[in-house]
Amino acid sequence: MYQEHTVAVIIPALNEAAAIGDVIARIDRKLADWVVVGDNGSTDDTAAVARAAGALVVREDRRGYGSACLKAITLVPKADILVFLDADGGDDPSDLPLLLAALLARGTDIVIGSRLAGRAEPGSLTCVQRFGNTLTCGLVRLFWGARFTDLGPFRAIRRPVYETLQMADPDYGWTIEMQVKAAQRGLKVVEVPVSYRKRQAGQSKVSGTIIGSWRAGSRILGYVFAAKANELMTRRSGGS
Ligand SMILES: Nc1nc2c(ncn2[C@@H]2O[C@H](COP(=O)(O)OP(=O)(O)OP(=O)(O)O)[C@@H](O)[C@H]2O)c(=O)[nH]1
Ligand SMILES: [Mg+2]
Repeated sequence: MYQEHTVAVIIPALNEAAAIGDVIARIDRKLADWVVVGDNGSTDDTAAVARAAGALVVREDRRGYGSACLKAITLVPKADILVFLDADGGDDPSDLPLLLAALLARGTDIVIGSRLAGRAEPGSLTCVQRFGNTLTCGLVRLFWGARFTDLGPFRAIRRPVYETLQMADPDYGWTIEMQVKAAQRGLKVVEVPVSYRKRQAGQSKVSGTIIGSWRAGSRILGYVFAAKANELMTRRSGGS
């Protein structure tokens, strides 16, 4: 509970048994009414470790980061605020009060934890990630005029705002989908600098591998161009 608002922390996870226990333990449970792990069919002990650490765990067999988030959110219909956090220990749960305070500042709809504006441990963000983030944020600014520095996973959103976005991307397009939809709707999005470090254990699924980076990068850029194309086509068919 934070200033009379109920808070759910959502953690998508795939084979993060070695790191997720510590991540959950470091979440201040005075602030987080629920911690929900969206487990994408992990083949290790992710679910058991997460439960032992005090989280609710829901299994989602449909693969993908977004699918896991979508499923986990269904478990907390009473949460006023949704916070998203990675399971590998890269994000610092002690930044949670910073995000919540910024969200409850007047009129803020979404808060993004920016690793690029904050303190990213050397080596925690690859060159490809930094380049991809900067390119994507540049395109979002060009297309919709919204300024972001990062597509960081650690973020907070008010529940009613989340409902209006109708989030749908089942994969790594999840974070950019939220930012593009917010920009299209003129929502008030604030970035706060957060700490970021290398994953604390386990294997990378995204930026640490060429295939993961390619999959995530193409998904993210594909989402941006498809959203813009869609918008232009809708405008054209609406005007004719
Ligand atoms: N549910 C679910 N979670 C996923 C999937 N892929 C990645 N994740 C989680 O998403 C988060 C980010 O994935 P990472 O592998 O850490 O990607 P990254 O941060 O770019 O790369 P690292 O340098 O290894 O930290 C972690 O918490 C993963 O467990 C997936 O397909 N399903
Ligand atoms: Mg990571």
